[in-house]
Amino acid sequence: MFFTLEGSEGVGKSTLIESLKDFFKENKIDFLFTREPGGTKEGQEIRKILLDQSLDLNPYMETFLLLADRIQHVEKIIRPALQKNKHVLSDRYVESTFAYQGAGRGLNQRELEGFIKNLNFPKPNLTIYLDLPVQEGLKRVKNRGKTDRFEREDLIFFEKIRNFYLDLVKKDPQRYFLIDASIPIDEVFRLAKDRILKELNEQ
Ligand code: Z5A
Repeated sequence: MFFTLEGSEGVGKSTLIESLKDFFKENKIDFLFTREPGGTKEGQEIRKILLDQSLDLNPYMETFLLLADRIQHVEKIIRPALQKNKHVLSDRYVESTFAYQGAGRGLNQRELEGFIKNLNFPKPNLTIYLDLPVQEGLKRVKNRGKTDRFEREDLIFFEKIRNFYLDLVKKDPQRYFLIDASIPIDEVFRLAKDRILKELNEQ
C-alpha cells in the first residue's frame, strides 16, 4: 500500500517518521520510507536548488523542478517498490504541489492538475495530514536554527497552505486522515500507526 504524509513547516513529519520506522522494523513489516523533494540521488541535487535561500526561482521553475524530482522518485523508488508489494510512505507528495505552488504561490490549480495528470503518478491509498496552527509550526522550526527558501515566506503564505490542506480533508475524509499535531509526540505516533495498521489489515 502507498501512504503519504503532509503538513506545513515544523508540524512533526520527520519526528513521526522516525517512530514509524522503528515500529515497523520491530514488527517486521516491510516498509519503505522516502521523501520529496530529494528521494533519489538526482533529486537531492534538485532539492539543494529548491531550498537555496540565495536563489529567486520563478514559481513555474519551482514547480517543474518539483515535478522533475517526482518523476525520478516515482520511477526509481516508489513504483518499483509498489510493484514488489512493499508498503511505501513518502514524506510529502503530489498534495504538497497543490498546497505550496497552487495555494501558496498562487498558480492556477487547474493548470497544475493539467501538468500533473499526464505524468500518471500512482495515487496514495491514504494521506496522513498533520495539522498545526501556522505560528506554532514556525516557532518549532525557528528553534531548530537554520531556515530554507520556503521558511522565509510570510504567515499568509503558510495560512493559505494550511487552509488548502484542511479543505482537502473536509472534502475527502476517507482519503485524508487529519491528526492534530499539537498533541504530544507519542500520541501523534499512536494515531498514525493505528490508522496505517487499520489500512493494512483491511486491504
Ligand atoms: N515542497 C513544495 O513546495 N512542493 C512540493 O511539491 C514538495 C515540497 C514535495 C521541503 O522541505 C520543502 O519543499 C517544504 C515544502 C516544499 N517546505 N519547507 N520548508 P523539508 O523537507 O526540508 O521540510 P518540511 O517537509 O517542511 O519539514 P520540516 O520543516 O523539517 O518539519 P517536520 O519534519 O514536519 O518537523 P520535525 O522536524 O519533525 O519537527 C520540528 C520540531 O518540532 C522538532 O524540534 C521536533 O522535536 C518538534 N516536534 C515534533 N512533533 C512535536 C510535537 N507533537 N509536540 C512538540 N514538538 C514537536
